Amino acid sequence: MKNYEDRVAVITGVNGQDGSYLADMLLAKGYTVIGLKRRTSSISTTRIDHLFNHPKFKMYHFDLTDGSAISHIIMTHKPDEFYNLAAQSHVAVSFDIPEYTSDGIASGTLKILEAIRTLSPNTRFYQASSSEMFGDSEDYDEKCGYTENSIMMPVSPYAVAKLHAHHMTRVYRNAYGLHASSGILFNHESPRRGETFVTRKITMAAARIKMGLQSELRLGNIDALRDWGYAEDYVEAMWLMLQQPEGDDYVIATQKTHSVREFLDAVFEEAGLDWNKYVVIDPKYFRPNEVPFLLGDPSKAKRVLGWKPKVDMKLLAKIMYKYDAALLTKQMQGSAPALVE
Ligand code: NAP
Ligand code: F7E
Repeated sequence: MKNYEDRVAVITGVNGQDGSYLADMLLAKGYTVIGLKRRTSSISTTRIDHLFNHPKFKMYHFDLTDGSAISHIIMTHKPDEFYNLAAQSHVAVSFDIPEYTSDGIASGTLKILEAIRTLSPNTRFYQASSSEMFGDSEDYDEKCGYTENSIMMPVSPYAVAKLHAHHMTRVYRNAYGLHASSGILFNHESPRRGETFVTRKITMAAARIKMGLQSELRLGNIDALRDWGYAEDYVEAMWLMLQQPEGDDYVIATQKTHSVREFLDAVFEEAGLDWNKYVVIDPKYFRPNEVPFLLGDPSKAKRVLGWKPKVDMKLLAKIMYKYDAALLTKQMQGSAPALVE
């Protein structure tokens, strides 16, 4: 294997939560990072603004639905590692735009695998699979949770598309010998989390309520249970998968599950507030189908990759709330920092 300084990695979705942390990590190791970002009419690059002057960071436009752009990137750079993190990643939104979600995640992943197979078969591939693929499957141990071999019963267009990409990654690994891995990542959050996901929605609202800028927080199903970890821990697991002799599938999770209510408790306790005074349950935020419970068993990742989570839900809530409270204070003083926590 090459020295890190000689390696080239491509990251699709570099402008997202995970893509930005992964780019930070790989650049710190000495990699050249090719970040792929879709074009948007308004510029919103706060997660990666700090990378633009880095001598080993290059950014190109692409779209998951554009096979020729994907092939061009792979043919030109013949990367050592390719991390496919781009996706329309919001589960509720996937019910509104199912075709777009599926075109990008399912067909887009196939386009990448096919380009790697034909143009750069030594490229190691990482697919961002998701715990959403388990859906409402009852094939889990109550204490340990879902494993890589649990039956998957997806309940949203997002999860069905992810399952397609997950199986396609396995097929290309087995049929063509590609070094292709899927990380079945359970929910992971951070101060860089998108503002419409429930954790960040809650930490931002608590900070705003504390400062008297917001009076209510409208939420959907607060009884849903999730296995929440910290995004920076999880991108390390992605990299570790591509350092193994063979590609494989790995569950990445904390093996602890908490309800949205418990996350509310943790955040509002940090803020010194009682969430019951502010939360309004709004049917608008309920989904046509819901994943009621998620708990992951990361034993294989611990055993094979030597990976383990470092941040539990309470610490995560504290990190995110403190970041949002500080960000808001700076914004009110007219000096908002770049979002690079
Ligand atoms: P994220 O913050 O939503 O980032 C996704 C990125 O994909 C964004 O930068 C987005 O662009 C880009 N994108 C969306 N549609 C695209 C398209 N058609 N072509 C090109 N780029 C496109 O998601 P994340 O939380 O970092 O998650 C990273 C990956 O892991 C995703 O595939 C997600 O589905 C998966 N995943 C996430 C979790 C989690 O809990 N975070 C768990 C399991 C799996 P913009 O920046 O322009 O929006
Ligand atoms: O919802 C409930 C909601 O949108 C978590 C993505 O990264 O992780 C994420 O998907 C739970 C659900 O994440 C609101 O119904 C209540 O039960 O933060 P979320 P998600 O759907 O679990 C998986 C692993 C991924 O792969 C996805 O890409 O919270 N909930 N009230 C709410 N959710 C939102 N968004 N907004 C609410 O107001």
